[in-house]
Amino acid sequence: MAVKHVCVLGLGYVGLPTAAVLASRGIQVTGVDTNPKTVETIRNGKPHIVEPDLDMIVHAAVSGGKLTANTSPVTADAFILAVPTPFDADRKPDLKHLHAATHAIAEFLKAGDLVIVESTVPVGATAQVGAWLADARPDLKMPSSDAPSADHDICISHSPERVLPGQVLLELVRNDRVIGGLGHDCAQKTADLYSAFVEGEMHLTDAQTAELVKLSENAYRDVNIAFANELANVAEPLGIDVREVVALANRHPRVNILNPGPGVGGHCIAVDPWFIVATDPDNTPLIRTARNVNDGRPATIAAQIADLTNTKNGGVIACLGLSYKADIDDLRESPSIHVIEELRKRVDNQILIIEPNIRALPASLDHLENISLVTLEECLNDASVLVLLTDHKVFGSVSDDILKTKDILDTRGVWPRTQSI
Ligand code: SAJ
Repeated sequence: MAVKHVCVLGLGYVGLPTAAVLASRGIQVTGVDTNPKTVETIRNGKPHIVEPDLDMIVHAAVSGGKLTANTSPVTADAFILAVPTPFDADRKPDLKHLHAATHAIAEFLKAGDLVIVESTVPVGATAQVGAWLADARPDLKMPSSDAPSADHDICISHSPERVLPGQVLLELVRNDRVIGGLGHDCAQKTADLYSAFVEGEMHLTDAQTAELVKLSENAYRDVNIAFANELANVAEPLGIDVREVVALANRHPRVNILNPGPGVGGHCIAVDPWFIVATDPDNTPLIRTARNVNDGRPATIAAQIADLTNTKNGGVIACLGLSYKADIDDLRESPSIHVIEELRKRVDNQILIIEPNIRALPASLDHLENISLVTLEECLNDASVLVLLTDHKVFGSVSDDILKTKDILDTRGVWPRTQSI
């Protein structure tokens, strides 16, 4: 039976675009978020996050009546769980939001329904969702990875999101999908639903494999970036331009090193590798070390800023860019924030922050002394040290004439004619 109504739980960076794209294909979608402000904003036809073209598609879906928003789930044919899966203080996966979302949909399930976990999860979490549902609804048979061909009333699968913030709407449609089912027909049922908008290939497998595939993708990128950052740690004290090293090494046909920077942020690459480490700490020294190398970069950058002549002379320091990467407003795990925290421990100069995508400083910085959020123009007037932390397009427009009057530390290679890491 074709899915006519989908309930998407978690209207964040993945859930909201997914809900809006499904709605744009004529499917009735109820988006669910526990935050009433988020629900209110979406009901008014607006996204609550910055992502190219999302405003247009959300507005169209809401005004066309295909997307509605709610603080609790409703009866539907398919439920997509796109809630956060953070780690706890010990860097172990914290599944409380996934548990709450699973619990919330349990009473609405009926035979024939499909439950899809889109959140990135540790290996075994999709089976755990099945176990939670079996507890909550003993009247319905859940699928099991131990006996995939056994009868079941509900289908459960893992279809991890793979979209890149900044180009979510494009990638939602174009990327291949890896879909892992718990029961024999669950992956196919999921692929049938996603064929409403996915143009990439859909690769069907079991749920545990899909879970490890998703974690591997982000851990692979983290290890590669850590390699680049380790090279930067070696090159910088030697006065060698690490970006030139990477660019020239990449001219070899079998070498592809990613870019060094101030560290790795976001809710994915800085978090997901820990899910693999938590699963098997003894067999993951490489993944753990890569995380530690990347987490060590903000302190190294802060020490370099503290060492600049104008910093030592008490000059005003401008830090350009707070989000974890270019042209989005996402501050989660942002290395820029850690650089500034580390810098504040080392120097008491005035620090100006420029982040065009936010209106107020996050709490972790707001309580620090002598720090304020200003515009680009204000900072260019007042600061004698410019530190580029996030490569927002607008920062590329700062003229060479201005740059040459300042001490510069460019952690992203945006201002190539200046001293940069
Ligand atoms: N970064 C570098 N050097 C690079 C590339 C990135 O320092 O060469 C930094 C970025 O500045 C940023 C961090 O790494 O701080 C992560 O950014 P990203 O663009 O690599 O990735 P995310 O976290 O925005 O999105 C990733 C993507 N995963 C992969 O590319 C394997 C995306 O496809 C996933 O859907 C997303 O994680 C997720 O949700 O898991």
